[in-house]
Order: sequence, then structure tokens, then C-alpha cells
Amino acid sequence: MDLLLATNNQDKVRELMALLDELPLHIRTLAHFPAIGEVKEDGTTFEENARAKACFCAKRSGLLSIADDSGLEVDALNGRPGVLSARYAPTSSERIQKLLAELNAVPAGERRARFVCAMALAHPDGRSLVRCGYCCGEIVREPHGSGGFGYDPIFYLPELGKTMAELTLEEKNQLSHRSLALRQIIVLLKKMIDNSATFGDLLSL
Ligand code: ITT
Repeated sequence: MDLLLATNNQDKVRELMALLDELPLHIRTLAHFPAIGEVKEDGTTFEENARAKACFCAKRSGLLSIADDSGLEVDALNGRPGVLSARYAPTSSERIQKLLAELNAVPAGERRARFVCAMALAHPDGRSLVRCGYCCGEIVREPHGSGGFGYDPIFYLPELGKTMAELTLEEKNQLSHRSLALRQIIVLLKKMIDNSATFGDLLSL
């Protein structure tokens, strides 16, 4: 079975590939479909944007496709940057610096945040489903670690005593919002692979 990873983010590709490795899938990326182009992400929710990306790429490629829309919700900022996490500032380091500046006056104990991931699986005929994953932590005052991407260097996991950027890819994939969403999609893909369910059947699960 073919599956297209509908993302332009190579860090996401690495994380997804590591988890999908266990399945007998023929994985394609957008590098195989240079003509697909960019999809507009103008939805107001993670779910809406994830469906838009997956459906657009499934339709253009003719392949079953997965896409995620993800971001960081900070309690002290009433959930910002949220669905606008990728557009909060032009580069990753500027996004981190802007967030740390906004949280400068927020004391320890009030710096809770969560990563959110909505992962969509779309059929070329336009039908789609979504599963979500969440990961809770705190925003530290300075970046630590060089792994991961995006906001990982300032996202601290109290139970591990490390930021997300101090984890290996395998460790991040044990607990991240993206892996928790993808694991639910993997359960569904397995049903299609062993022919115990059609895509239509998955929509009612
Ligand atoms: P695609 O839309 O092509 O998948 P993208 O990077 O633009 O790639 P999003 O629109 O979902 O992806 O934006 C998500 C942003 O949220 C991302 O750029 C990061 O800034 C942040 N983010 C999401 N998941 C993250 C993670 O696991 N670690 C750190 N930051 C993350």
C-alpha cells in the first residue's frame, strides 16, 4: 500500500518515518511530487488545517496521504501561538526569542504549555479522518539541547528533567504529541493493510 507523507517539514518526515517503519508500506514524500505545490493553511483549528493539507495532497497525488498540523499552546498566553505557531515569527530562533520575551514576567509554576498535533489521513476521493495527540510541559527561560526542531529547545518535560530538544528521536517518539496522534492512525492503517477494514469502515471507528 502506498502512503504519502504530506509535509514540507523534513524534521516531521524523520519522526513519522521512524514510527511507520514497522508497517509494510511504500512511503512517498512530497519530494516525489514536486508539482503538488503549497496548500493554504487558513483554517482556524489544527484539525481543519490537517484535513486541508492531507486532502489537497491526496487529491493531487492520487495516494492515501497523511498530514499533521501542530503547534504550541501556552497557558499564560491564553493558548497562543496555537494554530499560528509556524507563523508566530519568521524563523525558529526568532519564534523562540519572541516567546521567551512574551513570557519574561511569567513566574515558574505559571509557564505551563502543551504541544498539540492533529493528524489527518485522507483518501484521494476527498474523505478524511483525524486523530489528535497532546504533550504537556513547561516553557523554560533559555533554550537547551540541539535535537528536534521548532520550539523543542524551550519545551521542558518535568518528569524527564529535560527539554524536548535534549531527547533522541526515539525518546521524543515515545511521548510526543505527533507520535501519539500517529500511533492512533497506525492502528487504522494496519486494518487497511490486513484487509479487515476499508477506508470507509475507518470513518465510523
Ligand atoms: P507542514 O505544514 O509542511 O507539515 P510546518 O512546519 O509548516 O510543515 P505546521 O504548519 O504544522 O508545520 O506548523 C507547526 C509549527 O509548530 C512548527 O513549525 C513548529 O514551530 C511548531 N511545532 C510543531 N510540532 C513541533 C514539535 O514536535 N517540536 C517543536 N515545535 C513544533
